[in-house]
Amino acid sequence: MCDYANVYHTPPHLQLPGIDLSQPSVACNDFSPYVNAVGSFLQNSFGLHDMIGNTSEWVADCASDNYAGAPTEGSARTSKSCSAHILRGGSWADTQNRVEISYRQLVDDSIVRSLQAGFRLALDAKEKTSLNENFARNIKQSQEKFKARIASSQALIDQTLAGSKTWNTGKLILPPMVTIPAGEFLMGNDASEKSKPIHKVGVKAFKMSPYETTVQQFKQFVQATGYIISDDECWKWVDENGGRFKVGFDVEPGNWLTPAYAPSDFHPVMCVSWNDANAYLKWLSQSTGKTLSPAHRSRMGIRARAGNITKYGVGDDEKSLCDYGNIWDASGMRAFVRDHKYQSKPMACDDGAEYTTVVGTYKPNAFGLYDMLGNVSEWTQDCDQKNYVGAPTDGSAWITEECHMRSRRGSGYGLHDIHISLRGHGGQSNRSSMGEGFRIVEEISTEENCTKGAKNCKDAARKSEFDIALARAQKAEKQRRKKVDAN
Ligand SMILES: [Ca+2]
Ligand SMILES: [Ca+2]
Repeated sequence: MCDYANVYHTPPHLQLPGIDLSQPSVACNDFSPYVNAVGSFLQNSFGLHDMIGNTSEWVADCASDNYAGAPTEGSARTSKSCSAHILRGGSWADTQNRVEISYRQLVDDSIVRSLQAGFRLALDAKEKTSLNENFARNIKQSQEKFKARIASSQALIDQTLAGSKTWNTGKLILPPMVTIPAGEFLMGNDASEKSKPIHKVGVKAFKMSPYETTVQQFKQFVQATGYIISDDECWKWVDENGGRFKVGFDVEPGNWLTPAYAPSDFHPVMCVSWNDANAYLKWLSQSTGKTLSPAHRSRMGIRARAGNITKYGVGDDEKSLCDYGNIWDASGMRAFVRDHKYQSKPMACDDGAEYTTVVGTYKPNAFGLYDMLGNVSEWTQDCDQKNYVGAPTDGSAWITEECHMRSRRGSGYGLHDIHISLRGHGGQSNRSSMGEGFRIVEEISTEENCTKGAKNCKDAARKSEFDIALARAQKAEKQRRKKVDAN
């Protein structure tokens, strides 16, 4: 489908008004988040481009419930009392059910304009004409640019994943790891449909980074492999009701290294898609011989709760949240009012951080894991699901055939909904600076498997170059917050 049509694939445009997200998007990536230069995709056997996707197209025919009484000689179906017409072909924003070849959308004539609707000329064969030369040339240039962009982004991803280059392993940044012993825990809650039902999950021992993945770690990957973020675009907050779709955020030029999204080497890396995170972890696994991945949803759950069944995993008291994480607090609110003219009630405390902050600067949970709530929410391996009915109970990732979105866990610095069981989601290729990052999980062998209290659960001391530099950055950030407090 994505070779022939610009349709609604796993989208960066997650929350456009009017898109029915209960309908699945198309399971391929056409590399076009919005409308595209006409003719950028393959033609059909008549030489016609974009017959499906890009814009859906007005036709001359009057809307009718079915084909009973339709003309059979190829003329348009018209009627004097016609008050609605037909759109054919589906658009860049149409979900799977609307891009089938026979789908017709009946639209009342009083609805005059739509950002999904366009049209195409049809000429009687005896009225010969030729396209304006400039117009044809412009179209061709746009098509070539677009094809080059797809080819280069795909080639870079392939090159990286082929593992053609690896870093000098002596200098590889591997964050410290915390061993989480095997155990059982309850997952989900009754507060929302998406988190039901509460179910028991058994998880074997694994290791997890106590920190979110930092800018410096991702930088090393990019330097070693030449991995380039293909589209160089990233979602960001804008003024309330601002942006092209009046939803308070928009996609703009920028990437994981843009200073506003990556203020220091030790801030969590953002503007990385699920695909980018996995490319990085594949490279790091190849370079270290370890099995590394983003967390599974259930592993995020167990380490997030750390045996604590309260609302936030660190207690039920809203005020104490600012001790444990960089959340939507008074500092965040002040920054949003200043930068985005945006007002919304924050949590009743002040964590001292406006946007993201250096990883590991708040209290850890009982497992010694930092930023479980807040700073950035974190990609998991699992596909997004409507609820927990049928979820695996053995701690494995929940991967289904129709995997249009990946799940994220934990809230970010600017997300208003905070709950330990909260799950967000995003398209696999979606990049955002609105609070999305990831954390590394390492598989451990059966022989190494540890249970609570056993000696082999003990972790190595933290004294690598990375650990020392991070400790320095954390200290500086804590002092900065103290100074702000004193003033
Ligand atoms: Ca904050
Ligand atoms: Ca986090």
